[in-house]
Amino acid sequence: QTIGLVTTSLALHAPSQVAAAVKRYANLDGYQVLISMIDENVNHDIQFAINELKSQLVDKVIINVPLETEEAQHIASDNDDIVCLFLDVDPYSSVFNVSFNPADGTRASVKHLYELGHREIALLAGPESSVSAKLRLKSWIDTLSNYGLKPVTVFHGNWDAQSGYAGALQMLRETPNFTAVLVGNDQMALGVLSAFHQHQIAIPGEKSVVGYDGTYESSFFYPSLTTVSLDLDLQGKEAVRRLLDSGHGDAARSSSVLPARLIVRHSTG
Ligand code: IPT
Repeated sequence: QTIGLVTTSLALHAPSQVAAAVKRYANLDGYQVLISMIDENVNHDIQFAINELKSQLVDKVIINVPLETEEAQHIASDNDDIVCLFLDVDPYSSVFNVSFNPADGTRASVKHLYELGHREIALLAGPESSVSAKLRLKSWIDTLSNYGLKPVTVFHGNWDAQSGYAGALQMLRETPNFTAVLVGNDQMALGVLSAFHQHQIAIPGEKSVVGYDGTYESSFFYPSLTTVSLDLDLQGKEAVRRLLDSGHGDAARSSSVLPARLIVRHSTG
């Protein structure tokens, strides 16, 4: 018996940790996993990947690709002969999904910085093409405004360390007065730490950094990263369980929103 996983780039830490969990829990249930990684997040490629899985008689597929609600709905209805479960969609949409609360961790991270006395906070979000990146950004901005604050500046990276590094350098040139930066994921935060080190900026003495994902590696960054932790292993586990429990009627498909929580380490002060 086989289930499918259509995933965005496994060069990224979060999707690769999710894929590892999907494989582990599927294997424990006696299932194999066929993984199809797509390069660009275009519907055409996703459908191509699904067709390939169908040709191998796979009828249950986990899709870990950032998708707008409408795109996900289309994919689900175009493929109603199989079960599609989505991992990177708006958690409160009607599509069958296992995803993370986009607001609880972001709120906790803004509160954490505020209580440490930070008022000049910069934002380095993920790509504009990612629903999750947009939801995190919106929640940061809403929470800041609840404290009467506006971000010093808003940048977008593409999730990798290089883009975080470049974003941080540009912030240092254009709006160097910020005292903390909220970053859309740990890999970009790694690039930010590197840029600050290169400029001999003390972390957290001069600037604090908060990541997002809580990937395994983030506790080994220097300094160890304060981050919003997603239980990616649990997401993989829940996705496999809900997919295998799903029947062909909507009734048997229940989505789930997992919590995100702040882990305070040494990059904030
Ligand atoms: C999201 C990660 O937070 C981010 O770091 C990046 O890896 C992205 O995935 C890739 O699409 S997690 C997702 C389930 C919202």
